[in-house]
Amino acid sequence: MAKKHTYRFCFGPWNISEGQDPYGPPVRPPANFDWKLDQLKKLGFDAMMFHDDDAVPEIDNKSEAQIRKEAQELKKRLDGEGIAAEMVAPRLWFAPETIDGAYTSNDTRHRQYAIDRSLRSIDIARILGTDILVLWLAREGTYIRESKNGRRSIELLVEAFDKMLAYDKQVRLAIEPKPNEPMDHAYLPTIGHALAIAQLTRDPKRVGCLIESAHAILAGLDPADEIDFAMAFGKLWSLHLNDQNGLKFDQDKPFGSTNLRVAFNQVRALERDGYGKAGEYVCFDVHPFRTTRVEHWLAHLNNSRRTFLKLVAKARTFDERKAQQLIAEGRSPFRLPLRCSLLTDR
Ligand code: XUL
Ligand code: MN
Repeated sequence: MAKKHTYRFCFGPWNISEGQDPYGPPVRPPANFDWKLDQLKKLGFDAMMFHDDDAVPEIDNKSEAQIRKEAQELKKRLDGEGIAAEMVAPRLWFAPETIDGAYTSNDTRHRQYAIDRSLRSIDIARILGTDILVLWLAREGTYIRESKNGRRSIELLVEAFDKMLAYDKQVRLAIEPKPNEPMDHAYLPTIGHALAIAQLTRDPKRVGCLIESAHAILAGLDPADEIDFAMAFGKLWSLHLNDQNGLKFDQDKPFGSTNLRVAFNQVRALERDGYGKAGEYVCFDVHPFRTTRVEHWLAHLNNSRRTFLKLVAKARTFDERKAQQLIAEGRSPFRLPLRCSLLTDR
């Protein structure tokens, strides 16, 4: 364990999932929000991530006043438990209004729904005490390329971001890119796209990103490079560490469970770039396997954090001098991470 690490950790209520997938129903009993919050506290995590309707269930059927009231009640509970809210994210992929996109829908009324819901999410974020609004742009793409105008879609995204930035002068938008699923191609598939579109908004300084390991891998990229890229711009405001076995559906596997070297290099990038020093959290967007038994229901969270901390210790003891020596000799330090491998850590 890295004894003096300064990282703070979080996860979302959806990360204690019941095992349903597109082909089968839940396999673990339903767990309510209160129980999940208790587990988060028992595991010693510091904060929780919230979709807008995790914070205020059935948000679409509630008035602005009611949404604020429920958010205030939640804030009191979180304060009582000593748990922070890391971010709020509008869940713009469930409602009938967002079937063909939210901000990029061809229907003006549907675009308005998406913006109104995003502004309510900002209200909730403000009440819960976070300035981070995470935007996973799930349905902003097309199944049929000819059904939308790609150039116009970028303009619509900028219009939507501008409305959010104008609505609240403190809010920061953290775009969480993902190249596919549920769309075959998303309009903002990588961190480069997220940071480029930031420049078109009314306040580029308040538009940054969230990197999810699996999403970067699905884009055929190394998540460590995405981390270095975002941090070179000072724009990595949140992080979803997990793992992914190749180019297929989004797996959200426990961090480091598939490829330890890729995990190690993410931690190394975070360490060298000083992630967390401006208050950012390390979040695990991980799911238990469908085969996980109820008694091991939280192991994926604990294991992800444990692996992360072990890799912090390894990154801090990485033989940098030796690496530089090998590089100077025109050789590759490819075996060094293996020398400090978890396999030798007993
Ligand atoms: C989807 C995903 C989401 C976001 C939050 O793949 O990662 O859980 O992280 O909306
Ligand atoms: Mn995520």
